[in-house]
Amino acid sequence: MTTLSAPKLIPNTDPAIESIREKVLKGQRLTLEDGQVLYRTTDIWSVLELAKIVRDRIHPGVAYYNINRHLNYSNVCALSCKFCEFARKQGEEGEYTRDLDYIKEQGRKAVESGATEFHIVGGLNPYLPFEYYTEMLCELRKVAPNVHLKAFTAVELVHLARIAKVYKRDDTQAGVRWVLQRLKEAGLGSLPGGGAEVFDERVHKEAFKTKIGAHEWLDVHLVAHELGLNTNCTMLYGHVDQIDERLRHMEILRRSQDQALHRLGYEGDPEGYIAEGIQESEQITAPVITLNMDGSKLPTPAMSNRGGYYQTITPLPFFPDGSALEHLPGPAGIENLRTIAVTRLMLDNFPHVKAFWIMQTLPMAQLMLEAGADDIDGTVVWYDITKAVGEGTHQETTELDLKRAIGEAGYQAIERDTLYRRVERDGSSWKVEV
Ligand code: V47
Repeated sequence: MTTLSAPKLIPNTDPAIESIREKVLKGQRLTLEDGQVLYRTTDIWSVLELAKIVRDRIHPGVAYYNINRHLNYSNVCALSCKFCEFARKQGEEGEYTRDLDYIKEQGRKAVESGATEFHIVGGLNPYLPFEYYTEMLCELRKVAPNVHLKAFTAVELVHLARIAKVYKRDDTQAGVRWVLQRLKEAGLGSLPGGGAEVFDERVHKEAFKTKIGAHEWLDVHLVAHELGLNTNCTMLYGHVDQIDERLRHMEILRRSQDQALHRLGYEGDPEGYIAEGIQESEQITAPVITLNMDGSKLPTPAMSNRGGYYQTITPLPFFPDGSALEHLPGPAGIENLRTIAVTRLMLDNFPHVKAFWIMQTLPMAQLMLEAGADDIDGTVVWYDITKAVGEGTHQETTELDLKRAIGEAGYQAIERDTLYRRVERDGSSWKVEV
């Protein structure tokens, strides 16, 4: 009779993690070298565990979702980014531009379904006038007055400055300020985080050469923050980017958040770690502000009435299908899990890390709640940018599924509005806690 010998246990702990653990426990800012260790270590469980410590410290026992609708108003785009499967040229099969009747209809459906948010983005359509955008927001305001309008990425806003003829190459901020003021008057509530991709000149040249670069993207968000608008940000990873480029992207974003929080009166540590040699972050003069140790130091919902900072970072895994980079594999499960965790650990001054279930899948987004994420986005309904669920663009989940996923992960599911205020709901009618 053969007996099975017990499997030999190979300890998988990496001593290099220990100094990072100490920093995390003390709430200190991690360096880019720490980020490299977190990305390269085989001790993945320690990485996830550390991210969970930070996530639980900031959001003990809870995770967020919302009832929202994504609205892609046009896929006609002047750009040809290699990673994009969404964009079409005018006249090409599958191109569309939604008219105001369609948009109003979407507004009515949002009210019927009790949505609290519209997430509105599209291509850089050279055929639409500036008024299309202000009218879109005004009409939505009329039919859906309580639904928050989170609309237009930094890339679209620079395009809008161009079509409104207020864009100045040497002063992006001036033109964008003009545009954002008009859009705010029309009902704009906040900015989504798209279009950031990876802030790196090599990646920019290789994958999205004609799109705005880091400098302009950051200018747009800075102006939005100055105007009191909250914004989000993203990192589209797993295509031609490398680990060090992702980490530099995170450093630039956390410096940009240092700047936003400093403007809002947060005190920081002038001696805190600032990575050297990163052009965009060198231009930011603000002390290091971490939110790691004291939950009360977070920008609270009450502060959202006085907004002007990044609420959420959403790492977006690259989907190769249908893009000009289709030959690349795209990132898989462990890579996605690790990226969420590293993002939580590096971006110590971001209140929220989102595992966008549409791109991560709901089961993975659920696991990510244990690895640094505290938000899984919402009911979505239609999503045209990538098609992960089934064949089409109808990608909807129910509130029940979102709540079940969060509850099963051991967290209390909190319905939030766009500004992370708790929503009190009775069917399709709702109000936010103030
Ligand atoms: O800007 C485009 C990315 C973004 C692909 O702010 C792709 O709360 C993967 O920004 N594979 C749009 N990604 C989505 C976005 C977003 C999503 C959810 C929440 C929020 C938020 C923002 O999608 C684009 C681009 O970076 N993208 N093509 C692709 N093939």
